Amino acid sequence: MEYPDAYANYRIKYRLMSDKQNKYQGFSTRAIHQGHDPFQNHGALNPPIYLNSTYAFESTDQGQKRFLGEEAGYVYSRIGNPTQTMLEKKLASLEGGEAALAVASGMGAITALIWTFAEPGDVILADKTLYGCTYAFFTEGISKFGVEIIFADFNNLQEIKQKLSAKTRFVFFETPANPNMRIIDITEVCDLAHEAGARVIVDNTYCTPYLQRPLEFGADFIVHSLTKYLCGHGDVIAGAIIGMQEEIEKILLFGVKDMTGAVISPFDAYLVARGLKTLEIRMDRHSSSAHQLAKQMVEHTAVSDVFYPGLASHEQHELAKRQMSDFGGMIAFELKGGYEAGIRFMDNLELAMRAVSLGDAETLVQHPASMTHITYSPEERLQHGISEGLVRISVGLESPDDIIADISQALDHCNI
Ligand code: 4LM
Repeated sequence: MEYPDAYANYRIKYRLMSDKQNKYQGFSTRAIHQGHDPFQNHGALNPPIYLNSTYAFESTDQGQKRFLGEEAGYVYSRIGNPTQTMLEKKLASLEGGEAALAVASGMGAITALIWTFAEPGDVILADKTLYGCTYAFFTEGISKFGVEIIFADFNNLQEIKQKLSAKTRFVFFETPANPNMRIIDITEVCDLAHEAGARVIVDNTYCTPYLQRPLEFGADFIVHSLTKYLCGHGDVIAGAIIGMQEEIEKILLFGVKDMTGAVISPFDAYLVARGLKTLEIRMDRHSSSAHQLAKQMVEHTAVSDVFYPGLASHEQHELAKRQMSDFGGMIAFELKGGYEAGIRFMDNLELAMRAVSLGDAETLVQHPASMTHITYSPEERLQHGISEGLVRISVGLESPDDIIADISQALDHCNI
């Protein structure tokens, strides 16, 4: 792949600074210990938050060497900060990538990546179901600059094959897809994309690396909204990109430094790293509560369909079993009573919160037709696999019986 020259201005190498590798390989051990050595920090178990925008050089010579990449070290916090580096080392390790770049939001991750590499005449081939703002960036944003966006049903490999061409620079999808929980075969899509010379970006926000590691199935880049499960406490907006070191550095030195400025704050980097310490146990609880809830919901007379990859009735259940280690905390379901039932369900919730976003301790419920996708026409919603009675639940960490009781009583109001 040819890269533009913009990042040749700076060759800063801050992320090559030495890191004591952890000899323990367990997921949670790495989530807790990777990237921070207490004994380099006065024995402090929690990493310091470096609240500085700039860094002093001992001499002009040192400053020159830093800018030329001849000496590793920090220069300015739009290009890196030690608290950010600590988080990036954890994220790279957990996803199994060479390097990670933590940024200001999930959208910051997606836009910085695409702005770095896409050029007029390129095509991005994307799955038909995408988070709304990703869809908006593709169709209203980057497409204004000569990049063509083509959508396909990524459950249909033949359709992907037909729509790939020598112009396809990126293939982009989420799995499970937001909001309708379609599961995409990562290996199959990567094989087809690579045959055509395209690079694959997987948005792994719904799963986190605890449940699914797309790089192991052949993906080239992972993007995350760290806002969600990886932080886990609803107190941060942040994002990340994971991939090969050389490309991650290019995204830093162009997509972030010059094109978006989507820099994560050191405090937010600290909070996400703190959240990672409990990621495994949180995801276990989210998954088991969601599985129990999904099984109960199938029985309810107001519900026509429950989309949870752990249910044998899910169309891609077997695929989900192959590429996910558990089925996660997200459920989508369809109410027989359509839009009106969706509103009734939402308004009768007592414990669960009516809110967008996902992955928090609180159970969050949203109705795409009246919230995130209200600006689409009903026809557009259908095209993107979002019906009027579709409701999404991010199953929280409350006592599972209480979650089930609240959802069940709200459903009792929907037998229209
Ligand atoms: C939501 N989602 O669904 P930031 N990728 C995926 C997402 O779900 C999101 C982003 C990226 C929701 C937000 C309101 C799969 C966001 C974007 O919000 O920019 O961190 O992530 O409710």
